[in-house]
Amino acid sequence: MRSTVYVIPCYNEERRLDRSAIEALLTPSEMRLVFVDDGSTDGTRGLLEEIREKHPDRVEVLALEINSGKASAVRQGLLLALAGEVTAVGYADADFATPPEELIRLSHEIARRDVDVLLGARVALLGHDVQRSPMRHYLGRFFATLASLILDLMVYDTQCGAKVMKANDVLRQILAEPFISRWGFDVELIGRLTVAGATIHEVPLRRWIDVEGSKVGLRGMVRTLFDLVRIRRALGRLRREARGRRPASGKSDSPR
Ligand SMILES: Nc1nc2c(ncn2[C@@H]2O[C@H](COP(=O)(O)OP(=O)(O)O)[C@@H](O)[C@H]2O)c(=O)[nH]1
Ligand SMILES: [Mg+2]
Repeated sequence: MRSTVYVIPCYNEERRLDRSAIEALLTPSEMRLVFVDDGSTDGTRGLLEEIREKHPDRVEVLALEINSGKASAVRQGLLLALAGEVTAVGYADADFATPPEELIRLSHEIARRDVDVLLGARVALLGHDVQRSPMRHYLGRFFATLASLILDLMVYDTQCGAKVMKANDVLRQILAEPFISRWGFDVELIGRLTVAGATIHEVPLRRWIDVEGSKVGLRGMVRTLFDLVRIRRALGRLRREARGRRPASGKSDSPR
């Protein structure tokens, strides 16, 4: 049976976690959740355990004792998800800025399309409901442009919290190594996927609403820019290794 596991990293999310959004996300029978409690110091852990008790067959909680950052929390959650029987895995932020119905749509789309990866893209099209402050929008455009140059792939939105990938051994391999970046890990993940030859599509989200309480401040954003430099170096190494392993280039659908 088809199943999608979404990993939801949670760091002190007691107040933002919305029970009704979680129930909505679990409505289709193929949906499963792995919550990663990233060393929270509030009541997040207790709340997650309650949710797990309510859905013991469909919800897992990975409790990390020490806070290690979103990159590590997502990677460990994805590896746990990939250890079970699953057709697709993804991740999304605990604030449900990408609402449950859009996460469900991404899960259906990855099953329907002949691609390895779908990235949610926050594009404010007429008729869509994408609400983002102008400041965050323009910072995001600047970041996405830099990231595209580093990736050698014109990605519109690397930082959207919602992504879904077909579950396979290539993905398991890609996730075996910890990410070198704490906040720029989405870029690092996309980079690893492209080097491995994965086909990636972006899906414009019909609804995305910036939720208050983001813990990524200006300092985090500046650090992410420094992360990009390190990611560029790491990807250069990966590309050289990949070229050494196979004579032809990968089958990514992006222009090179
Ligand atoms: N800030 C922060 N978020 C974490 C950490 N570990 C996991 N997360 C989760 O990563 C997601 C980040 O989302 P959010 O704070 O809304 O940031 P945004 O991307 O600026 O909207 C949330 O689900 C957090 O709970 C951590 O160490 N720090
Ligand atoms: Mg948010």
